[in-house]
Amino acid sequence: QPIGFFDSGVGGLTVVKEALKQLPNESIVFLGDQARLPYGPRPTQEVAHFGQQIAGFLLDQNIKALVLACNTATAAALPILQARLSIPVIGVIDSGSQTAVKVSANQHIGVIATEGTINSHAYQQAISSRSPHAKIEGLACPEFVTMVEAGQYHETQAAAKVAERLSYFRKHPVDTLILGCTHFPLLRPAIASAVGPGVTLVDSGVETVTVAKRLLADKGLLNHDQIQPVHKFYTTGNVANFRKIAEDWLELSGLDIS
Ligand code: DGN
Repeated sequence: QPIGFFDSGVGGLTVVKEALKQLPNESIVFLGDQARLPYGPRPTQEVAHFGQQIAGFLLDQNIKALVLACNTATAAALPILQARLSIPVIGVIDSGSQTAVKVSANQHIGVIATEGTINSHAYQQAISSRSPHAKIEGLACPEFVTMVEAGQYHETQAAAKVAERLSYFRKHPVDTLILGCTHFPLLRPAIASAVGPGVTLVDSGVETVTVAKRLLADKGLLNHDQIQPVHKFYTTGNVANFRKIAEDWLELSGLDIS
């Protein structure tokens, strides 16, 4: 049985990339809802509705666990999906917050994400519950999602725009910055240059796979035998566009995409 992942677009592939590394024996089915991207500016209830629809589609593919590889969907739909589905449902926000609190020297933690995630205060709550005196700076960067979806994520193309947006942190310094949107790890080199070496970057997607692996192991749901895993990708948008970014980012060719 595969593990299901979804995002509004190609961002969730940053979580899949980590899953291919940490969970090499697992089959994966991924859906990128590019036709309805971006999720960031949409009302919470609408994103929650999309999440339930996509969960239904992935359940029909016989998944044994569901990873919400999207922060906006996690903020909007995690509790609903956890209550309604009988399989484990894992979101990206809690894992990233936990790691940020652990690695931050001064508990001055920044979060960059979509406007939906920032306005939900989900990171603020998850961090404060673990570190009540943490100082949290949230900054919405919706234009980063547009750049990634347009394939403009290599450092040379992205550096200037990313630096301009993240100049915010010069006036609001942090020692740790959470990449609170799964699209953002594609911009990691540009983000790292913009904030400088004194700021530790936390990739919430990477942390999520670590948490998911532990959870699935505890539940006896991991594959230990070397059967050939199957990796299947769906997009509600344009397959050729999705393939271009997916194969570049995952460094794989001939992906099964429909
Ligand atoms: N990748 C999604 C996230 O992590 O929030 C959001 C992208 C979007 O739909 N704007």
